[in-house]
Amino acid sequence: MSREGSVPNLAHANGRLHPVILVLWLALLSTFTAACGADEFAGPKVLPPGVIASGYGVPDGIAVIGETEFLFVERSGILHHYVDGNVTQVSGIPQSRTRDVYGGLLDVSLHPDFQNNRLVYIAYNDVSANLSVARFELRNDRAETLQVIYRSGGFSIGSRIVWEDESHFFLSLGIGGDPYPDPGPQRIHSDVGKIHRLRADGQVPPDNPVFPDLNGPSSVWSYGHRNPQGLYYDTDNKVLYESEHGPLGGDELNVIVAGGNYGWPLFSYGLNYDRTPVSDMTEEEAEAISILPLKYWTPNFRVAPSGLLMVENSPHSSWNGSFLLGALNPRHLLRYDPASDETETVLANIGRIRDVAQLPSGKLLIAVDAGSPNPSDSGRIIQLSPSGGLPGSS
Ligand SMILES: [Ca+2]
Repeated sequence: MSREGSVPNLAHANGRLHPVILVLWLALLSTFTAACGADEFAGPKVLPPGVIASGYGVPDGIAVIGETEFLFVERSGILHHYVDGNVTQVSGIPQSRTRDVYGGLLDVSLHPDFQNNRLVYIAYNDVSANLSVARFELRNDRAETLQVIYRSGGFSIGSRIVWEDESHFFLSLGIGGDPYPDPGPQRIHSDVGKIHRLRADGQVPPDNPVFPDLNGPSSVWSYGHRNPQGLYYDTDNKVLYESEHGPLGGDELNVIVAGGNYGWPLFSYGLNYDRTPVSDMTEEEAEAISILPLKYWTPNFRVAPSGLLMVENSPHSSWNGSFLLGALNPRHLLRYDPASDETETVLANIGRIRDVAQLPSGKLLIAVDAGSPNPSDSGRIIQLSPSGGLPGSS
């Protein structure tokens, strides 16, 4: 039977297109047209200045492989691989779960020896809504020899993985989205509101702190965190930095030490969303029982900090040692200089920035949400000069 002969037999009834086939065919055609978009037929797509990848929802974490190669996650659960302008999807990663606007696939990080072992780590809320870490070897855009190496007991609306050395990484885990003081961060037995330190295989390092009531070390490295969405490890000076969301104001940049209590929700420089105080504890009282931030921003300057980067070895040398913060609230790229205690707006109203990364040349990448700053904007990756400028700007 010829192919030509078989199709009319299936599709036609009495010489006319069968109504069911017609409906299916029209549905397929509209899906195909929507997937291709008008741009497919209108020639090469012209991207706005600096945009090197677009068409996404909420791109969250970026992991730089080389000057023109990086991985980035989309919160909906997709891991993308960018190489020289082409973007492909990595297959074989675990399914992740979103809850309301939160969750899903949150961060991607390369093992420090990635060039040899190809190991990639991802942080995601699993199908049971527990923040988990999986690792795998990246081979031909496939996740191979995948293992889930850590599974927490809680959902987190943000998470970051950074490396201390080849054998240890830090993982941030926040509260699950409840805006009012959740006692979890002060409970050592709860995984939420913590920074965890794990071995590269996900096991608890024997030299982690031992907290009262526990028989031995746990994964908890520090506690009393609210919503830590920025983590940076300064390998030269061996210092871990963290940025976290306060409630209404009170966003913080912290220096993290082993066993430290960072105060939430016993004390905050911010207010509850209904403008009531988080607690009646004074700053002096808080300092006696917890570690106060290196920097906090008042309710008049809301940051809602996401990705955190300390600028190092940049050709824009006056920035070295200062922090770039992606901001969700004012939709700016901000720079905080601890030497002068000044917060500068590097790029205004660019959109809700989820992550900031530095390329080997010192150029910067930022991941920006769909729908910001304009409702029609798609989620995108923008490349900036080492001083944070868009192409064509001075
Ligand atoms: Ca704090």
